[in-house]
Amino acid sequence: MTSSPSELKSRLAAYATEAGFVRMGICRPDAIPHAALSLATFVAEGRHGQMGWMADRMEWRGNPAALWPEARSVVMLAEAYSPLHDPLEVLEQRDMGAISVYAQGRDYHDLVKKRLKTVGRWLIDAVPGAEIKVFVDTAPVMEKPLAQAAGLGWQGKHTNLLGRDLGNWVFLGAIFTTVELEPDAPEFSHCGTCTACLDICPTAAFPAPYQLDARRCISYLTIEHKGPVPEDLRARMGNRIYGCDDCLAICPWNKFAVAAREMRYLGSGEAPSLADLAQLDDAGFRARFSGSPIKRIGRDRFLRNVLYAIGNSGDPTLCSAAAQHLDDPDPAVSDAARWVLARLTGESAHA
Ligand code: B12
Ligand code: SF4
Ligand code: SF4
Repeated sequence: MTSSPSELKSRLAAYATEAGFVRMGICRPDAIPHAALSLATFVAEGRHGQMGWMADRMEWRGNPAALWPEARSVVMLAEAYSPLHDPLEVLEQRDMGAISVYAQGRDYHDLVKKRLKTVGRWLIDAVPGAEIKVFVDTAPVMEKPLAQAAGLGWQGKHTNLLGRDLGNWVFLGAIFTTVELEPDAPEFSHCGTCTACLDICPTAAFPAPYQLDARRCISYLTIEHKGPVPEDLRARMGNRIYGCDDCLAICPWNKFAVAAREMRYLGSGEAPSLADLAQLDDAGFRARFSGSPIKRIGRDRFLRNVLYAIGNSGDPTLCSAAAQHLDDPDPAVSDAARWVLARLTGESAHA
């Protein structure tokens, strides 16, 4: 069926809503000329830490037009995963593990990608000869600046994308296409004088507003960082065992957050006990986190995080849960077990 460019865009938006997305916006592939420099500075200063893949294919990551020269439009989509409870509450329950909201249920990579493909297929059917490529998270594509250029919202001082009618509990996905679609106007920052996200960060991970040093971010430390975490930072991780939500949870724009439509993101809402998690062997870990993004960090890194949380619990009755890992073959795990015993008993423990 042929339709005018604006008709095509509104039919695409209607279909994206039907598929489960809460917002859609469009920009040109060359809409983020500033991003290449920000990325280069981020990497040059080493703020990516051990995420060496961020320094690879920077010419694509910083310039979507180079990634796929035939692309004429980028369709940016947001899917809501807003929590039902305040994610900051669990931080007070120090014998429980705090898992970030995005990782409490099913892995968003699978679900968002599936929806992106559904919307992409609709476009191919609507425009004969159209080609598409879909991206979520893992490709060399800077999704936040693209979403801002497409008018979905702006990158707040916490560096995540938020919107005045959206809040910040959204995943982003991109459809690159050879179809010329009408671009939207870019959004600009509405953070104003607010500094709530910068002030709440437990590890002072923001060297400046709108900039993050991933090496200090608990999300990076618990998910991406291999080996032992520097001791001054472990002590600040509290009971966060996978990801961190503090800067997101405090943002006042979340009073306009859109409810999640995909219930599989929400999980049970119950925080797991640290003592139970410390018992998980490899098979137990895999079984428990099957289908969850947590599975990809593997049992050893997860257990390292659980042990740091036990060390921060202030509860000496948890010492035995740590002591059983003093001889763990993974050096980061055995190091964490020693750290726990030293911290909870006030003595240094030797493996
Ligand atoms: C690498 C990465 C991480 C890293 C680094 C995060 C970061 N802020 O860069 C780590 C592991 C820490 C991380 C953590 C999280 N992540 Co992450 N992550 C990514 C990934 C793969 C790439 C991001 C990237 O390119 N970073 C590089 C830097 C240079 O980019 P940037 O922050 O956009 O930089 C901009 C600003 O800093 C600014 N800037 C830089 N320098 C300067 C200087 C001045 C003067 C100014 C004004 C501006 C400025 O301009 C840059 C370009 O616009 C994206 C997916 C993707 N492919 O885009 C997901 C993504 C950003 N992550 C996501 C999520 C959900 C999270 C967490 C909330 C998960 C959690 N709960 O633990 C946390 C949030 C932590 C935080 N405060 O950012 C979502 C965010 C959705 C949203 N609403 O924005 C994304 C988009 C994945 C997705 N598909 O949904 N993540
Ligand atoms: S996710 Fe947590 S540690 Fe990372 S910047 Fe936000 S508040 Fe700080
Ligand atoms: S907490 Fe305040 S400064 Fe941070 S992103 Fe939200 S509005 Fe912006």
